[in-house]
Amino acid sequence: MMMQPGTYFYHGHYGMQRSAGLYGSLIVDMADGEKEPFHYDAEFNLLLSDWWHKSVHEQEVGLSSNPFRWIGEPQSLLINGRGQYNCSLAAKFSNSSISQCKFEGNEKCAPQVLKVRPNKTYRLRIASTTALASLNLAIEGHKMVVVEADGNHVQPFAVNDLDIYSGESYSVLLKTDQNPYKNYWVSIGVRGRDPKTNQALTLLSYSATPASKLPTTQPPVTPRWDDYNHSKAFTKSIYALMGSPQPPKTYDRRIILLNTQNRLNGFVKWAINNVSLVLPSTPYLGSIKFGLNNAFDQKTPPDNYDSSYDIMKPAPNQNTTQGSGVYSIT
Ligand SMILES: [Cu+2]
Repeated sequence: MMMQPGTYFYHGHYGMQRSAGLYGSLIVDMADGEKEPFHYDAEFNLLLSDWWHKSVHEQEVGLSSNPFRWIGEPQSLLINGRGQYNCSLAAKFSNSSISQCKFEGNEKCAPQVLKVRPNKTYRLRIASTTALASLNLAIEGHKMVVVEADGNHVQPFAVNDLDIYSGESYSVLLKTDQNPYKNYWVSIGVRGRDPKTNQALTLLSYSATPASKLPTTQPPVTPRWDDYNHSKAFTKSIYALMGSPQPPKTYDRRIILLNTQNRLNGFVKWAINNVSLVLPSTPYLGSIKFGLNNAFDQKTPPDNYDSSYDIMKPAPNQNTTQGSGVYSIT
């Protein structure tokens, strides 16, 4: 497997493992003697996620029941596994009657504060392992320069806020060039669906200022959840760094994947090219490594979806087939 330097994360993929919190950062450093194409003095690593108070068992039972029961929106957004529930560091700026979080900044459960020195450049590595939420991150009073996306160097571009979907990772550079006698909000909010979950908040705290000194200003407001022009503008700003290797111009095989929500015997199932996955009892990687040919379907799933299927007019509740085959591209 090719593993280029950059910001990644790992997560369990069996059942609800990821939702249950089985994930962590995976950072690949540059090889000795090699340098990143940008400079920074220090770095922070933010792994973002979402969190429900009901157990993953309860979620799983609901998802696989007929009728299908959905657990609803997450109770909190997490930054490096820490969140706030029923309280907010910025309670006084919220319209609801939410209470003030009393964190001083150094408690074990308090959000991780980004402690910075003035006039330095910091690299923030940001990845999202959410089960549901698409996120947007902003830092009060500071622009961010995006330099890495999913382990690839990009042409640097400046943003006020950053959209991040589940599975993505970015690095941004941040200059600590603001008034060092203040602290600044770092806010993370939900995008792409009407948010029912409070923003996750932490602080960018300059060394001369204690973390307990909360900003007197409102945290950055997350762009409206349905402001898709904002999402498109961000996506369209991302270009590979000049000089990056070109992708191949031709292909030997083309696989087109259509992901749909279907039914199977009245149960709600998701399918790719009309095949809903049934996990084999023997894990795939072990089966493949040891050449077991009866552990999962040996027939490859379809390389395309039915040409009569109109993605602009999806068939309502179309039934799916099921299977455990894999796309083998060796
Ligand atoms: Cu995954």
